[in-house]
Amino acid sequence: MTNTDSDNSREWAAQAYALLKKRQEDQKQELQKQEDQKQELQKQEDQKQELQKQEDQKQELQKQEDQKQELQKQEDQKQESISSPSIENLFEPELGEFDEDFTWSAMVLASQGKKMSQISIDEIDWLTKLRRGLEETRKGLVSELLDKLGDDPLTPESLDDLETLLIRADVGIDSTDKVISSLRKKLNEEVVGGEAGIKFLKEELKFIIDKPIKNSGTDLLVPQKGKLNIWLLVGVNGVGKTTTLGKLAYLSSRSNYKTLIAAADTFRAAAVEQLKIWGERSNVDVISNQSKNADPAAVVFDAINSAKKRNVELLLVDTAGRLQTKNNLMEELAKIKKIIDKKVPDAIIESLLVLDASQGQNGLKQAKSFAKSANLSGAIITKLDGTSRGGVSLAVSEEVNLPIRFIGAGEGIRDLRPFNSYEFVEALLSDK
Ligand SMILES: Nc1nc2c(ncn2[C@@H]2O[C@H](COP(=O)(O)OP(=O)(O)O)[C@@H](O)[C@H]2O)c(=O)[nH]1
Ligand SMILES: [Mg+2]
Repeated sequence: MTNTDSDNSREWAAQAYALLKKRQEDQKQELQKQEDQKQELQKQEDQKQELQKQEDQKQELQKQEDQKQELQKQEDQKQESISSPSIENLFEPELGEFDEDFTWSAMVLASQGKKMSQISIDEIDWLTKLRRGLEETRKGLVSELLDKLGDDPLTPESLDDLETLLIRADVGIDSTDKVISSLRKKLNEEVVGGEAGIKFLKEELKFIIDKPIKNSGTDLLVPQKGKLNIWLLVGVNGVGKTTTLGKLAYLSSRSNYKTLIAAADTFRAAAVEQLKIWGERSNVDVISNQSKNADPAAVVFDAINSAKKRNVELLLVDTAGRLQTKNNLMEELAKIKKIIDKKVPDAIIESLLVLDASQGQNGLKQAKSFAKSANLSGAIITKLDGTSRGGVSLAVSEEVNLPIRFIGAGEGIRDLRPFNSYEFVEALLSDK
């Protein structure tokens, strides 16, 4: 082999090597590319699976949410079946028997400075209801206490009994402590007979209930004439918001305030219907939005527009009260307030917490949690008829510092009255 040949073959070999090398390189790159593509595909596959997983989780959550809503619906339906307002009491009350109830009611009115000619059947009727309503609470308190005391003067032991009775009537630990220590102090100074003891007890309880009312600067909550007053009724499901709103609408229109109702409980399908019945009874229009899951704040928006057009003086706003989504509930209330502040900054707003007296300490818990986040200005105690736990009104005054503005004692349209601490305490502790 000549040099040239060998040179040529070297060159050829080099070229072949280079070629092979390149081919190999290309193949390697091709493989790499395929590998990359495979990985890319794998990645996409993974992402797809991840998305699928998320989708599945979302669907699972949705399913849970649906189940929750279904349960809520069943709960609502259960409540609705007991929520249809009764027709009793639509008519003017008739004067009942001249009995103990009448005598007591008249005495309570007279002791507040009312003249005979000023006393109405309405008032007697209400006081009779209140006294009868608080009978269960009173039985546990006064009757037992009087049984234990007899006519004897109070002793430290009878104070222990009283303490137990007050706690049992859901008066609350703070209020009970206050009352008992005042009584104890008095006992150290003088002999206190049974009757004087009850009188002192009444004064102490009245003082506790009156304190937040005095602090608020308003003894009696009434809408200001010639202005737009907006009263929001808040509270958990079933406490009596809608019923109370119906009674308030009646009271308001009977007192010649231009009144309007906003049906802002858009969660319960039948809530609007329930309100319309109340509206018809008191001749008050109801602003609502029938579409499913309408925004409560939007209903309030519409209602304010209407209220402005019609020179409404009292706009009553019914709100939702589902507990399961408490944060949403508070957000909803905040949103409603924001709309009001924005649209009618000079409106006089009252946020009234509705509490079911029969729920006792549980009601107190609700009051505390609502008071924290809902900026309340007062409380309305309902269902004082037939509960033994009317004492919770005192706990609300003492522990949540909320003025009680109205009390409800029955399902009828007239079974709501402005709160009067004297009448309440007399009904709670009447010994006649
Ligand atoms: N006995 C009695 N029942 C009441 C009173 N207020 C409301 N209710 C009843 O409590 C139930 C729930 O009332 P509702 O107004 O629908 O409560 P909401 O869910 O807070 O709006 C209904 O059956 C009412 O008739 C009351 O003062 N006394
Ligand atoms: Mg309601």
